Amino acid sequence: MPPRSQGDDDSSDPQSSDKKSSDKKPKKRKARKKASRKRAAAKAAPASSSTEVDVRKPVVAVVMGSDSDYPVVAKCIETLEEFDIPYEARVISAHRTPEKAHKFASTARLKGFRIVIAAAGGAAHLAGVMASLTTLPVIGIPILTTTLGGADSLYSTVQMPGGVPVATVAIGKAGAQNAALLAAEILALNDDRLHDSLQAFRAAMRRKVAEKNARLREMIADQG
Ligand code: C2R
Repeated sequence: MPPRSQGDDDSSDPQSSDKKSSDKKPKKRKARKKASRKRAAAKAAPASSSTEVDVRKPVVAVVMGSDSDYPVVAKCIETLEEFDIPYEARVISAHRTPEKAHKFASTARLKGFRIVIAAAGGAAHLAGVMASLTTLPVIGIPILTTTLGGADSLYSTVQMPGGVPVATVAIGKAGAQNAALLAAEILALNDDRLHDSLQAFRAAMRRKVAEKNARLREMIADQG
């Protein structure tokens, strides 16, 4: 799938999505997850590798401070794809490209985005800067760092001053997944099909836990 930009001048960084199928039942999820990972990887690849055409407007903007954040952000993208949510992903840095960050955040709503997800590590001001320039809900993903274990990213994302909220999720991949799920939950307020998909996702999770429980109990019984 070719990268898509929203009229932005930088065509090198965005990785955008347009999702296809409609029916997102949990039984089919495993197979879809695999395909979804492939699609995410394909989007990270050069645009020339695909001829697929994007037709839907992205409603979630996924921004990251650097491409080095992508291994974590991929989990977010994979989850958005799992729920068939059109998104646009790109590298923007509040520190390194402040003008671009300003332009992107201040025009995001007009472009049709409904939620901004911002991932950054270290002195992670990206989510806060996005939130300062838009009234769209902003979800921050703190990236794990080698020096301080992501505590730096977490604190700088979560400790916003009153008046400018950033909904901060957990450090790393769990947070990346939850950022997408939280976005899905917000969008599901006005989307019954998405709501059904979220219910199905929860049901599948419950089944998985029940299976794990059964396996564990069997193992303990075998040992005893
Ligand atoms: P490099 O790997 O490019 O050196 O980036 C990125 O999110 C990344 O985790 C190292 C880390 O710097 C972070 N970064 C920020 C911001 N821009 C980049 N925290 C920002 O504007 O907040």
